[in-house]
Amino acid sequence: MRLNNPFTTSFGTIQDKEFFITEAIDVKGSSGFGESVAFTSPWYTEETVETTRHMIEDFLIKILQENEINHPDEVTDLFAVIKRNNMAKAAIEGAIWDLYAKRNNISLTQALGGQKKQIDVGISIGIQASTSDLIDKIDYYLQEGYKRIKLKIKPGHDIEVLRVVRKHFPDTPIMADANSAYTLEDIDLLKQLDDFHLMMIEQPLAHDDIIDHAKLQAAIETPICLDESIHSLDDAKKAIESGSCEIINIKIGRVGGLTEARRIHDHCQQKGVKVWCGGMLEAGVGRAHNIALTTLPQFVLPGDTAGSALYFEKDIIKPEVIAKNGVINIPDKPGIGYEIDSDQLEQFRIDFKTFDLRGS
Ligand code: OSB
Ligand code: MG
Repeated sequence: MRLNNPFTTSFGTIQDKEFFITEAIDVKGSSGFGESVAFTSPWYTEETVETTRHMIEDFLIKILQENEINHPDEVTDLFAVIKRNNMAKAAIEGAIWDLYAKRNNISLTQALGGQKKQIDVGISIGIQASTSDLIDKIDYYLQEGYKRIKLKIKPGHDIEVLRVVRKHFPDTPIMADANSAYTLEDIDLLKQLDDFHLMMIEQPLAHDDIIDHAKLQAAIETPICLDESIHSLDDAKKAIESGSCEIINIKIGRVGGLTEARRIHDHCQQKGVKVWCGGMLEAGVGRAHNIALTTLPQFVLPGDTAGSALYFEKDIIKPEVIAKNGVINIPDKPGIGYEIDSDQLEQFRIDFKTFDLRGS
């Protein structure tokens, strides 16, 4: 699916989103949907569309064929024999959660234990051609009502950009995401960020680091939020214990599914660590999963799950996700709460495969 706005980060530009829609169908004909979030190249984490396909077809489906599942939480434990590959796991687990909720005639929000009737959302803006383009975009999104603005930064595109933005928007909740583009050698530069009173800086250092982030957090006032570094509850525990971050961005795909996402949420709640739900430029199905997860109580900061229209000309769900005044109303229909727009899905589909899970 072509993105309305090509999305540029410290590692490059994404113009088209390629992904899998997974559908879990039971013997009675109920069905649940999931969406894979890996990109075509491994710039964010190591997974790609193609590694996701390999893992699903050659390993994860076999595990489902060999085991009976009574609750979606069991999927995470069954999949644990396969190391990492969390986005592949989450693409299947999400469909099973949706199916579970629909079979029980409850919303995914209810199935997860979420209470909110609406959620606050922000917007993540990719790197723009010029700072004046960026100012115009921020202006537009603030007028649309988004509750916080996230900017992408990278070496050579940081302090000066933020200085101009802060001058234009002195009181707006603003944060910066580096997508792991800096090292501890940049510590003096990163200290200068404190002047801009950012809500947080997201993943300034290496994608696989926890130790250096603790050193950086001790040296700067700006709260650090970890994204790429957190793949599991265990990672979250270690990061919190080490003082590597004050905030965690939870992404369902990065942590292997809704069950692990909720476990991380529960731990953060216990420790008083704030969390928010990150985005992966999802189409409607993935977006719906993010919305349901965000209804859990410790999601106290606005996430990246903006309205469908900001990403795609036409989404694959009905109705599309609508954010009004920075707020998304939580659907109360069974499961993810949005219908699949089959015609729309058909238009974008390049292939599909079916797997029989009934005992082998
Ligand atoms: O680092 O949060 C990120 C998009 C793609 C990959 C990684 C990230 C992002 C975003 C945008 O920041 C999230 C979204 O709007 O879905
Ligand atoms: Mg990020």
